[in-house]
Amino acid sequence: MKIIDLRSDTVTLPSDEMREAMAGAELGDDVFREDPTVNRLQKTAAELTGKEAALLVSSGTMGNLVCVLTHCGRGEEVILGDKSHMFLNECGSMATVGGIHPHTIPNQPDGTMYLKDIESAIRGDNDHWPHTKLICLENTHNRCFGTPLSSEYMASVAVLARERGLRVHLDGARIFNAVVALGVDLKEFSRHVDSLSFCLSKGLSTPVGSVVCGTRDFIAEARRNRKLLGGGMRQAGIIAAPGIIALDKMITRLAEDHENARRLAEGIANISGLSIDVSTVRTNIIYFDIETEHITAEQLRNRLEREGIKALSTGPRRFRLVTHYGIDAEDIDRTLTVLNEILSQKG
Ligand code: TLP
Repeated sequence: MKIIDLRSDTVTLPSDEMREAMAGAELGDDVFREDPTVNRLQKTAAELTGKEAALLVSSGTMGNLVCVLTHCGRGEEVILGDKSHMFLNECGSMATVGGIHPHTIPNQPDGTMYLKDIESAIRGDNDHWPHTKLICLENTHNRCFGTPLSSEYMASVAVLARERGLRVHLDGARIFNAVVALGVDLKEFSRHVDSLSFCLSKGLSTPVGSVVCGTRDFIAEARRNRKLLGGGMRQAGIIAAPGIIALDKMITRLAEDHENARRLAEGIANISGLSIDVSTVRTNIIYFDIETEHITAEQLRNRLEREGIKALSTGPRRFRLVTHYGIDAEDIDRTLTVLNEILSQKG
């Protein structure tokens, strides 16, 4: 029985072509900047984002932290959404490692923060207050239904930031899902931010790695911060090689993941006992709730698991499902059949 793993797009496995590229990658010591494959990936990433330079890091979490450490010093403040991954799921790293203060404001259901909320969170000059330095955005927004933020919205945040002398960082772990969902060039997003980090190891299916992009000076300092975090890697071309293939071949196919997510959501909408707002489904992430009292999230997760379907419960009655390279339309139909069977057995 094929295991249908819908917990995350982080579970994706590399393609055969990626494995071959890893085996054959030309390597060197990247701490000496001598790994040609890493250099090639970084150059490609800089070109794609329209930034001057790029840096391979081991994860999205490291990429975000490296950027925050590069933008801010101890006692300075970052404005970010209360549902952002950087606030909720990165071990409070900016505070624990950097002595940097996170100032959260509400994320709206579409992943945006109101400009008026950002504006009123920006500190004035007062002995009691930390200095505001940075605004962080997340696109697509994981907790907010995988919604892609429009480039127009990002532009409006950039204008505000510039007016107030602040920088903008983008947690673009899934920025390519936004590129595909909105049909806009990556540069339309990246031009509004001072730094961005994107993941190779989610929908793009490489085993490891994220890339940070920014100006040449920013990346030079980010490199030092990566080293400080223990993230200087040696023959990292092994990791970079599948990344090059990912950027070349894995972006446009994300549309398939979005179609599968929609198919799954529409099916769930027809299952009595489950509820979902199909209009929130824009990319590869869906959230649904259990409405019936007959089953808890834990029971549903266990029953699905027995049928070879892995799902992530994110609350006592809530689930998140993510489609990806390892999931096809048949897997979606099987998941819907199993969900239907479980929900129709009362008690
Ligand atoms: N997200 C993971 C979990 O940590 C929740 C997932 O399964 O979705 N930014 C965003 C928006 C993310 O969703 C994630 C990972 C990261 C950063 C961190 O990336 P990694 O896992 O590479 O450190």
